Amino acid sequence: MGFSEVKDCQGLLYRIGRLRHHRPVSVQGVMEHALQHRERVGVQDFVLLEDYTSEAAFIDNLRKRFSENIIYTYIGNVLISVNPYKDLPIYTEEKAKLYYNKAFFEAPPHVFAIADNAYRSLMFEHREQCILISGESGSGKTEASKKVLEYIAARTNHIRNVETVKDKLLQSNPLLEAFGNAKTNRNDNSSRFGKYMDIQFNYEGAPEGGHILNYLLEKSRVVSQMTGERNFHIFYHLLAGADQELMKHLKLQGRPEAYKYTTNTHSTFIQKTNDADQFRIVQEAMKVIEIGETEQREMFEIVASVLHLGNVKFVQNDKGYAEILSHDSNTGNVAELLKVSAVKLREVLTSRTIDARGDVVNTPLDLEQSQYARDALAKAIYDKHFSWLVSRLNASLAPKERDPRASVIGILDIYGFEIFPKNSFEQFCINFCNEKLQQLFIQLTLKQEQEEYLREGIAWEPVEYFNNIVICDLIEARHKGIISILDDECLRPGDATDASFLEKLTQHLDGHAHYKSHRKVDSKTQKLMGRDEFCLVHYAGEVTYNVNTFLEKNNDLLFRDIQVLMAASGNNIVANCFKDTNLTSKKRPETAITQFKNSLNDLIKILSSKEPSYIRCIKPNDFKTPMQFDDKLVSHQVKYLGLMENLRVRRAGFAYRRTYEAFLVRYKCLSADTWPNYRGPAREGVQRLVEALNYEREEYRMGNSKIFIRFPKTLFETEDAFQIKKNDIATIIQSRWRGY
Ligand code: AOV
Ligand code: MG
Repeated sequence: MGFSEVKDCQGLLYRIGRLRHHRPVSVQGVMEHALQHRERVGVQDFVLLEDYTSEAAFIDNLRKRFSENIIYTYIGNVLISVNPYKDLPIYTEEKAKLYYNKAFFEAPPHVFAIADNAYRSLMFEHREQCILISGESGSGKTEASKKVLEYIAARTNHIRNVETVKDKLLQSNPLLEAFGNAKTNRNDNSSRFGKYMDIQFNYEGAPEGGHILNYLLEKSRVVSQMTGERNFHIFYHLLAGADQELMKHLKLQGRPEAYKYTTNTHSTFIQKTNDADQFRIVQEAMKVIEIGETEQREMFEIVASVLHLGNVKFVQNDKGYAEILSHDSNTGNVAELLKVSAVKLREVLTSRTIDARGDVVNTPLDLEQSQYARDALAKAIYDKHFSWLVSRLNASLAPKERDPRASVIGILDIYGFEIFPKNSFEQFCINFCNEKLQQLFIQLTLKQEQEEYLREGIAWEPVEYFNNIVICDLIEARHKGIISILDDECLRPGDATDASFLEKLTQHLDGHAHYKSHRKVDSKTQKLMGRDEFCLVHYAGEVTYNVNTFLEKNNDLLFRDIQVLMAASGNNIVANCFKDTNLTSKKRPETAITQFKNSLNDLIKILSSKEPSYIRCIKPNDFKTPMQFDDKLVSHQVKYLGLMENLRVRRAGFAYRRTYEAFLVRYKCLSADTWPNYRGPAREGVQRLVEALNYEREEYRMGNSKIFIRFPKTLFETEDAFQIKKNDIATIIQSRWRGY
């Protein structure tokens, strides 16, 4: 349908009336059709909303489209996507072809258009690209990222290339999802890690490799989950899908109920998901990635050992220390699978050696410490194994010979902003990450606009917007930012606790516009905030964090004896994972949040060096169900994604711009001054054209290399006129052809 849905018919009539005065009836038809269509399915670009400042109109437009199964809408070149929670026939090869080499306005809004645009900018303008996908849990980020990858694979089919690279890129998804995704209350397939993937292209434009960076796996999930949620998929896949021989080798029974880590919440099934089938998909993916049988076996040994570890029980002996019962088979199983000494394993789970100025002393652990040690080991093995898997994928995805002219498109699929009834260290990290990305969004969109205006010699029109840098600073400032205060507490010898951390926060940050302590909240909020909580006013809304376990999670301690034992494992992957831990250094390793902060800052550097495209995903309801559009829920997301502000910025300046050459090539047939025989410079041709089309002075500006069009409407009318003209020409050619 493309265009007719967005045109203003008066303008169109005026514009094409000049060209088609001989056929007014059909123009009338076009007009009526456009009106009806717009009434039914809304506008395909929010910049065309009459009242672009009204959130109600914005949501109304989204709802109209959603109920017609149209899930995509633009704000300029930002794509808004609403999760349909059902399969739509919009991702077929045929549909994909609609987007090959097409500009945004030439086909209905689609994730494929974003992918094609990025691909063309990379190939023809040689600018490295990144596609940033954001939105809350369950809004469709991961699905969108997969569609981008699938589109690029299909789009490059005609180019001679190594098919296996594409297969590997595509198959990296099911593998990562099996190990890094889980059922949560918000999403049956929730990514519990952040992912940035570079697709590398050779000079011909064919994918030749890829590289993945992973961020902060939610490893606490290995040992406990919220009610109604599951552990990582792979545990259930393995238990349901492994054949007898493998089960026997792994000493597993076939039910998740047999293991503590997979039955914490008694939620072991996901509707419409067959874990056994998924296991076969995982095995297939491993083959494509060229993970050999030995490696596969070692990976499953690790997964199984975590399950056995979870079942290790401790009892208190008469001295008050922890002991493992002599007939316990779980430690034996773990030891056998990880090829470490069973005696040593029991030892490191119930005692630790402390090096006190050269004197090595062995101290027994109490029950709580032993349980902590066991869980810490399970989390560490799983987490390190996940990172190992990513590097293993990278080894497999690395191009055989790196083309020096190669370039990349990066895709970022990261956890969205989270506000839960209870928010902990994980939400703090995730929300910090979202603040950084929002900051990047502001910088890049405004910077990009400003730079282009400057380059093109067009006056910049300043736009008011909220800059969230104050919140980023509040969190990460070197001196007395929240992270530095947390790290200070973690590194402080003596009596630091979560409570003392909170005390310090309040001491230093009270009075900050974006920080609220339980002491200084208004009477209404006070009731909601406990004495162990603080609240941050994020750009996306207020979040109250509970400080319990902040220090423990940030310290992320694994007793040294356990590390030494694991480094000596006969399972190559485990040995590899633990060998890098610096066991001799006396220096403390970086805290979890500092590592995360550093990796985020590296990510921001990578993204800043590229040209960004944005996909903003919206979840229509909380029930994972089709055809339900919850206005309140959507309104909240529209607010926190900053979509209204995004729209305002977009409408403040010139919504569209095109190089003179591109504009002229497309529209020259609309004026006798430029068609069929115009041979002069493109800029002059465009000038003649816009005069012939009666563009008002306010509607456009002529830059150094591009025409800037203020209102999309102007462009749409021109495009409509073009479509009608094209039909006329086609009719003429056809009738001539028939005449021969
Ligand atoms: P997320 O990545 O944004 O959440 P997903 O991409 O996993 O969300 O989407 C959640 C579920 O919604 C998918 O498993 C599909 O069932 C459905 N879905 C999403 N997009 C589409 C689509 N375009 N067409 C059909 N169904 C779709 V999270 O990773 O939890 O932040 O952490
Ligand atoms: Mg996801």
